[in-house]
This record gives sequence, structure tokens and C-alpha cells, in this order.
Amino acid sequence: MSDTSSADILNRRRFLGAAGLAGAGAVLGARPVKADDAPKPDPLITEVQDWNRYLGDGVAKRPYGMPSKFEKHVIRRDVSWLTAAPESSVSFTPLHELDGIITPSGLCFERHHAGIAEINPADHRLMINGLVDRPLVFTMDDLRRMPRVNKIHFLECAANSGMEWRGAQLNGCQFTHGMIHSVMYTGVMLKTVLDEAGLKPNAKWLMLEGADASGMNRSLPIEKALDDCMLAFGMNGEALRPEQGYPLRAVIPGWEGNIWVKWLRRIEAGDKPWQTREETSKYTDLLANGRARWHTFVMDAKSVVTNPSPQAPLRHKGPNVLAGFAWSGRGSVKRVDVTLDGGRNWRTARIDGPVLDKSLVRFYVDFDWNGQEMMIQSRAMDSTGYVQPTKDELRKVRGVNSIYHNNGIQTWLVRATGEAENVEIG
Ligand SMILES: Nc1nc2c(c(=O)[nH]1)N[C@H]1C(S)=C(S)[C@@H](COP(=O)(O)O)O[C@H]1N2
Ligand SMILES: [Mo]
Repeated sequence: MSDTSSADILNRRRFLGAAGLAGAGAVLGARPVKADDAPKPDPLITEVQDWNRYLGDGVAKRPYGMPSKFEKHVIRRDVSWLTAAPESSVSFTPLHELDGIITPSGLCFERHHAGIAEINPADHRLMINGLVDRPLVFTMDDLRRMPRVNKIHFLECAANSGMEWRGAQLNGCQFTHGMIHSVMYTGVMLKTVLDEAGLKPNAKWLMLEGADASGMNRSLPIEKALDDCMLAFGMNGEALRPEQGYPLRAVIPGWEGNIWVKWLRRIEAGDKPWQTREETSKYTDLLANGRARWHTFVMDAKSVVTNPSPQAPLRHKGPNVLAGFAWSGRGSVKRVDVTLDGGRNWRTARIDGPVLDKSLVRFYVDFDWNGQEMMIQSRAMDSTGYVQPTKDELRKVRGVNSIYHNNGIQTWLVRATGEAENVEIG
């Protein structure tokens, strides 16, 4: 496989007529032009189209803009057999349809334990109690009058890729890796709010509690709370979406999604961790020896190639763009390596766009495809020097009992037809 040459770049374009195409091919030594490419007028060029003839919708006909009707396939999806009820379930981000590093708000995966709470912000309260000097209650207006910050962070559910622990299972990066999103949050630093209440010296842990019907709560160590956590009321420049915890959610950068409590209504300061249901029966990692890992908060470095992938087959030979995401809960992404031949040769991917702390980064490999079978993998390295492990390396240490924290390297087999499949290299 060669890197993209200037001849390839020329061949990507469609020339005005097939004569031109043949000419360019001859000069540049490109693939031969087939008979059915013979000169044939293209009505899309020669005929006037409807959109060119008639007036379109006027302004304000679409008071809240929606994607083009030709993008209807770009949606969150669920897997019906995965959970018993849609109120306690998950829908997945269509990673293969995205670009850049920001997830559009309407495409952010959702994980609810008791459905979406619909809360009027005028009726929402945030209470701070426990080991504080001044127990306080904040309205949303109170929070909006405190010093405000904007930060881009990824949120990954600890169960992302959880179905893949025992072997390749779901056919599409939307399902294998789609329990992640990355948006810009607006809100206040958690520290600002805690300073106002005044933490007592023996306050070592916080308990965050949601206002939804699950009353979900989690324990958060005070060092993390004072470091980079936020209380967010905004995402991507507007209010949080109901699915994401409107009107207020916790942002716990780099840590498993479960602790990012949505519809946040209470923070209690205490001197030890609570043993909430989420922390004892779920969100613990059962090891092969019967012991369990507890409080495995951090999401380790991980990456996935989103294009090509089972939902996004290759359609053209010649120049192609391989695209993917990488992230690390311990800092920023330093490097991403990609192999097209099952690990025999690795090349360093081109990271493009912002490289931010605990945020998704976008990577590309511009490559040439002559129709050969490929085994595609990506491997992320983060700012701590940690390198994303293979799934087998992970299984050796953790066994296969847990569904959580699977950050192993993903393999896509791309067949000669361009179709891709979720596989593992034995
Ligand atoms: N109140 C409340 N907060 C919650 C949940 C919930 O069900 N209720 N689900 C948690 C889980 S398990 C995850 S992975 C994230 C999902 O956030 P999202 O729906 O914005 O993707 O929210 C977390 N916060
Ligand atoms: Mo989760």
C-alpha cells in the first residue's frame, strides 16, 4: 500500500467528460477507463434540477434547524435484546457517521436507569449538605450567577465494548464503541460551589445524587472533586438536553460515565465512600479469582477506527480516508498507530483538530486500496506513556467475568468487496 500520490489525488475528481477522464488516465497512468464510462451526458450537469428551479423554505420556517432529510440514517440506535426495558437501557452514538471531535447533541448516546426525567429548571434545586460549614440550596439562576467555564470532554460508559470481552460480537463501531460522546460543557467548577458551602477538614468523599426515578448516586473522592469536575447546565452552546440530565449534570472528566450524575439534585460531603447500589452490585469488575475491582473510575486510553467499519464499508478502490477516534481518561492522546495488515506493519496516524485533556481526538490515515483484504487495528498512546493493550493482554489480567473497562484493540476485517466485519486475531 502506497501513500497518496498526486496522481491519486487527481483521479479522485470526476472530470467533465469521460474523454477528459481517459486523457488524464493515459497521462498519469491511472486505472483503465471501462466501456460503460464512455461519454454519456450527465443529467445532473446538463438538466436544470428542481432545487435550482423553485423557491425553497423561507427563513423561520424551521425555527429550530434539523439535519437534511438525506441524513435520516444518522441516528442513535439500540440493541433490543441487550436490556429488558427501554427505560433502563442504552442507545449508541453513530460514531461512523461523525467527524471532528464534537458529538452533535441529538446523537449523544443515552444511558438511563429509569428513563428521562423531564424537569422544569424553575423547579430544580441543588442541595449541598453533610460535612460542610454552611448547608446550601442553589437554584439554577444561582448557579448561572457564579463564575462560568467551558470545557470539552469525552464521557464513556464503563460498559462500552463490554459485550466484546468474550470475543467479537456486535457488527458495527456504533455498537462496539458507541457508548461515548464528546461535547463542550458550560457550567461552574464543582470547587466553586464547594468553596461556597465550605468543606470541613474531615470531608473526604462526596455523594452525588440524581433527581430521576432511579435516584442514582455515586461516591466521588474529594481530590477529584476539587481538581477538574464541573456542574454543567450547557452542552454544545445551548442548554443540556433532557437525555443528558437537563437542567444540571456532573462532569467528571476521564472517569466512567456512571459517576457523571444527571439531573443532579444533591451533593453530600462525608468522611468515607458510600456503598451505593451502583458501587456494590454494578460498576465493579469481577476478576477470574472471584475478587472484584472496586472504584475503577478512570477510563484508560482507547481508540477505534470508525471508517471503514461494518456499518461503513469501503466503496472505492484507490485513495481512501481511514478515520477514527482516540481518547484517554488520564490525560491527552499523544499518538495513534494504525495497521492495515493485522499488526505486521504499523504507521503513525495523522491527528487533526484540537488535542485536549480528557477529550476525543480525531485521527486519519490517507491510504490507497487496491481491493486486497485488510485487518485494520488502531492503538492509542496517551500523555502518561500508557499504550492501549490487546484484548488478550487484558483478558490475562482481568479474566472475562466483568463487562466493564474493556479498552482492548479492535480489529475490523475488510474483505475484497469492501465489506467490513468485527473479528479478533487469534
Ligand atoms: N441520575 C442519573 N445519572 C446517570 C445515569 C442515570 O441513569 N441516572 N446513568 C449514568 C450512566 S451509567 C452513564 S454511562 C451516563 C450516561 O450519560 P449520557 O446519557 O449523557 O450518555 O450517565 C450516568 N448518570
Ligand atoms: Mo454507564
